[in-house]
Amino acid sequence: MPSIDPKRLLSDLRTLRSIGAQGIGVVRPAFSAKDMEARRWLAARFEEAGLETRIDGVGNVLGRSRKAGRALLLGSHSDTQATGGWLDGALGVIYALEVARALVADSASRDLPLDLVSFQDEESRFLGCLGSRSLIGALTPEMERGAADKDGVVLADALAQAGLADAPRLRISRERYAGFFEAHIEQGPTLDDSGKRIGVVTGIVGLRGIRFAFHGQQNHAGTTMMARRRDASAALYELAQRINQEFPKLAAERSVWTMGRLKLEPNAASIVPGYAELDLQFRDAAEAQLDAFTEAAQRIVAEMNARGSVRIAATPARAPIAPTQMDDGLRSHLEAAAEKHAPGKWMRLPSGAFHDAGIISACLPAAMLFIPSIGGISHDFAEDSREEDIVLGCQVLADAVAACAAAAGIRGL
Ligand code: HGY
Ligand code: MN
Ligand code: MN
Repeated sequence: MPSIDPKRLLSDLRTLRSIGAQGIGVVRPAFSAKDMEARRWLAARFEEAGLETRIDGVGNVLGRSRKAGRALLLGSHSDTQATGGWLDGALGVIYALEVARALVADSASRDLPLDLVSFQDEESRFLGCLGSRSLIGALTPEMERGAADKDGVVLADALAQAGLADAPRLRISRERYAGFFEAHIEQGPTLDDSGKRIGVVTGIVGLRGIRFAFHGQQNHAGTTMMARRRDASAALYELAQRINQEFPKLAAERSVWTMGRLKLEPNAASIVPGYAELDLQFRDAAEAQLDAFTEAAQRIVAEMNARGSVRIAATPARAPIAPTQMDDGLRSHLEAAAEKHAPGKWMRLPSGAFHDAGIISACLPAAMLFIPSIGGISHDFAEDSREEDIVLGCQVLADAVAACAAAAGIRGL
C-alpha cells in the first residue's frame, strides 16, 4: 500500500497557510490576490507531481493525470472565509496532492490516473460552491448575473480583476471518473468529543438562504411617537424573534438556522431606521425540513405585511444546496482504511457543513473523510487539528484511494 510522507504533507500545508496568513488564521477570499497566488502555487505543485494543470475560467485548479483510462478525482477548495481557519479546504487539497505523490512512488499504484482539484469559491463569497457547480455544468448565467459579494462587488468584475475573464472554463465528465474523494476537517465537535480520529461522512446537509428587506420610514428618534413610526429595525427584530420562537417547534434533530448578517440604514442612534436587511440561513439533511422552514418564514412575513406599517420583501439570499448522501461503495474503502489505521477510533457521521462533494455527487459517486477539529471550532482563526490526526487522515485517504482504484479496475496505462 502507498505510504504518505508526513513531513512533506505538513510542510505543504504550512506553505499554503502562509499565503494569506493573518496571525494563526488565513484570509484568502475567492479571487483575491492571495487566493490567486495560492492557486498558482498549487498549480505548480500539481505540475511537479506530473499532472497537466490548468486554472480555469472561474479559478478552479484542475490537474489531470497524463495516464490514459478512467481516473479518480481528489480535492477540496483553497479559498477561505473572511476570517478563515488554516485547514478548512486546504487540508483536502494538500491531502490530494500528497496522495497522488504517494501513489506514484508505490510500484503497485504508480500508473493510477488521479486528477486533483482545488475548487473556487466554496465559501460563498459570490455563490456557494461556485467552482464545483461550474465543473459539473450547474452554474447558470442567471446565477452568475445575480452574484455579488457583501460589499457589492459583482462576480464578472472579480473574474476580470483576477485575470480569468477570457480563460476557458473546464468541465468534468462522468465517463472519465469512477468517483470523487474529499477530505476535510469536521468543523464540528462530534469526533473531538467522542475521542474518534477519523470520520466517514454518511450525508451532507442541504442549505437555503432568505434575505428579508424591510421598507419603513426614516425619522427623528425623539419627535416621532411610537404609534406613528414605520421602524424598519423594529420589524427586523420582531421577525428574528418569531423565527427563533417558531423554528424550534419545526426543527429536526440536526436542523440549524443562523441570522448572521443584518443591515440597518442609516445605522445611527438618533434616527429611526427607514430600511433594514436580515439574512436567514438554514440547514438540514432533509429537503422536506428545509421546505417546512421556508413555509414558516413566508407565513410570518405574510402576517407582518398584513399589518402594513413596514413592508417586508423576502428573496433568496444565495443559490440553494440540496442535501446529498455519500456513495456506499466509495465509503466502504474509507471505512476499511480507517479500521486498518485507526481500529475502533473512527465513526460514521453526517456533515453539518456543506461541501463541494455535495455538488459533485450530482455528477459522480462521492465520499468524504473527516479529521477532528479541536474543540469543534471552525470558520474562526482558532480552527486547528492535531498533527497526528492530520497525518493519519492522509494515510487513510491514500489507502482508500488505492483500494478503490483496484476495485474499480482502474489501472492506468
Ligand atoms: O458553510 C459551510 O458549511 C462551509 O464551510 N462553507
Ligand atoms: Mn470547507
Ligand atoms: Mn468553510
